[in-house]
Amino acid sequence: IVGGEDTEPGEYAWMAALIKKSSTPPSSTQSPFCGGSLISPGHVLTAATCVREDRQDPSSFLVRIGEHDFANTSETEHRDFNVARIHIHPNFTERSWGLYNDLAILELDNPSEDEPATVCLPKKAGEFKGCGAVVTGWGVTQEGEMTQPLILQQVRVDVYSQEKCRESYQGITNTHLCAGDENGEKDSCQGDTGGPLLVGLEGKWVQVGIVSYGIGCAWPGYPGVYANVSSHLPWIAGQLGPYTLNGT
Ligand code: 4AZ
Repeated sequence: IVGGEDTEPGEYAWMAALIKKSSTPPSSTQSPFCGGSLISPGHVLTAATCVREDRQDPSSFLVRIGEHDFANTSETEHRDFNVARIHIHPNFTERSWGLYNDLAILELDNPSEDEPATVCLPKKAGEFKGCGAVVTGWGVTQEGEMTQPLILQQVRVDVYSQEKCRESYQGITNTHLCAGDENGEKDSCQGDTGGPLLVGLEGKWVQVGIVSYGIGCAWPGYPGVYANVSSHLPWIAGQLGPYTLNGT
């Protein structure tokens, strides 16, 4: 996240961190390679690019829910889950100019029986143009930086119209959503991919986008491109099995 600030503990309790399982000692802090969001007690929404088969198998990483500060090892708030199955959107495609249907759902192994905080998704396809939005993640705070922040970051961005989005990027469809900052100071960045873009609706946070791609981070005229959640609701709902979506 570029141009953002620290979140408060528990402010975005549905936030997921995807962490590689590795041989590094447990004492060393592991930065997440991607973000995600808990949409049911047993399902995490993320980007397909985070978990595409050629890069990830379900046993190679874990999903941490409710983390705030990776430096705080005594923290008891977070929970780690293994992934039972990865469901990549069947129409996920990568082109030289961008990504299409860049979303995936992770089915958690042994989901908790209690009621964890899940994020709301839009009830139906909606127009969020002009809405103030927030994007959260542990991605780098400056483009090209090597180390990621330890505390979950948030930043305010504006949702752009599709017309304005097309002025910056080729091949934008209604399954994309652009959000950024006119001054080129605020954006999502490397490591934030898969995390949620949230809009406040009727006093609740509703996830309208998934961090997907963009040219640089916080470049003036190049907003972040997000997978548009509201255009994928039927597919998402179809992956949840016995669970139902937490609607608005
Ligand atoms: C990246 O490099 C990346 N501002 C992620 C998100 C965005 C740009 C780049 C969107 O992974």
